[in-house]
Amino acid sequence: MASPVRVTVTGAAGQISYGLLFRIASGHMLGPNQPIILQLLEIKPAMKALSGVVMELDDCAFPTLVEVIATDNPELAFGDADYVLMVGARPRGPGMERKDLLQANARIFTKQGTILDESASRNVRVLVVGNPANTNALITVSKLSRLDSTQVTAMTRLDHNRATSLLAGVVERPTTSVKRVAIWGNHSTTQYPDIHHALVDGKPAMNLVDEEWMTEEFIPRVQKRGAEVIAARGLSSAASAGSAAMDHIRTWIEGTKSNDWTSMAVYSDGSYGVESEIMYSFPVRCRRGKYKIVQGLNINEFSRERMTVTENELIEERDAIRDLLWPVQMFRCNSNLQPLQTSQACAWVRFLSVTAAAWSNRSWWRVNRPDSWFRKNWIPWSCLGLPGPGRRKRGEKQGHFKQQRRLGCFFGFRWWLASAKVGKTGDLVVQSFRFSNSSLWRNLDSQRRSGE
Ligand code: NAX
Repeated sequence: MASPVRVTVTGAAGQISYGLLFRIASGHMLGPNQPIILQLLEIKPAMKALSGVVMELDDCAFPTLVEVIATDNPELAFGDADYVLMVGARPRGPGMERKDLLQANARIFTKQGTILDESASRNVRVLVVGNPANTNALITVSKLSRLDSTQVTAMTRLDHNRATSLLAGVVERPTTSVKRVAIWGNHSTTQYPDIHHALVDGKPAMNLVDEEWMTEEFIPRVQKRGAEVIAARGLSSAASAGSAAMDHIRTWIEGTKSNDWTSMAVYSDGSYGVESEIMYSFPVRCRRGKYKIVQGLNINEFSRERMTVTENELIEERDAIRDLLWPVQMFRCNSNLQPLQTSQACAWVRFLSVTAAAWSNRSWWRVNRPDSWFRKNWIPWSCLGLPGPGRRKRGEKQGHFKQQRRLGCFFGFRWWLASAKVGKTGDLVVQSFRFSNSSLWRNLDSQRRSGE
């Protein structure tokens, strides 16, 4: 049998977890041959309730469940975790404004994101379920330095499943006949469930349904399905949410079926003109534990309008908690380069290397004629670890000149060393960076404001 994997679930005494834990423990998420260690996190007041859940897990005698750790200590809960399902979140209390709710959750996810980054397994896969899921996931991503942004996703699979089921119902086909439904944007009522690319038994769904049904019934129903469940049950969706969380992780690992995709809220890379630095739900294809945003879909005006509405909501959410996002970070990693990532320390090495290279070349530049292109552009030379051409000025000491060149070479070489890492496949990849000017100054400003 395989060696056990560690699955962390936060908010483990809540109602979603109550359904979810038993199915994870019985092998529904990772298969019947995968032993599991459950690491359950709760807040102190809920620890008693959690002990009851643990008793019930024990009483099931699941063959795949090796151990259960129940704790209110995030370090213990996230320690060496291979999969993390962040379900726990602060619900909206009486008199609480939307901004207060965002801030309260941002504080929870700031702490948990930092600890997760420090203590989880290097290849951890994280799913944020707790609402506001997209923005909570963004906070988590902003705390990563060891892990990469592509390891964190937020759940829109429940909405995806709801849309699939609704479409299957109206065309009177089983859900397995429906493919390529997409959820764009936020897990909220502004989300855009899109069936323009959907297929039913391989045929375009748009040929089988009325456009009026799509705009008047399908879209609002998927958007407001959560409220419909609350109105009927008196409680929010729990079993379906737990089931969707497992679907999300399973698809991420096992991959999407051929000619199909799934929906996940992921760190936006600007695809389809969507703002970057938000967690936006896209149609994605998964393979071997990695996702890729589906590219090249034709977006008509109707879709674009709706995609923008939900994008604007996410930008607003982000702006409401901006002060808690990224600490001062000089360079942001190009997220296309997986599994490479930049640690903050690495970024600082780079920054200091360039500063030092600049300093060491300063006098070299001064003593040479400043009129040639190479001399005016000494930075690329020193960054490449090359001294750059140029002649010593008459009377300049050879030793001094050499020393400057040597220093330039050394720091330039250090720069490349810090930028290059050996990828998993053994190939040397040099990362490319974008200097995140706006967020650097924004964060410096916000830190100055808060007196840090
Ligand atoms: P419950 O209120 O039943 O459970 C939440 C649990 O989280 C509680 O036991 C609470 O003690 C715990 N908790 C609170 N703060 C915590 C912290 N800092 N660390 C660890 N645990 C903490 O809510 P439930 O119905 O289980 O829903 C959980 C979350 O999922 C909610 O935020 C809910 O809005 C969200 N949902 C997200 C969905 C999605 O598709 N993304 C759909 C379902 C659900 O509405």
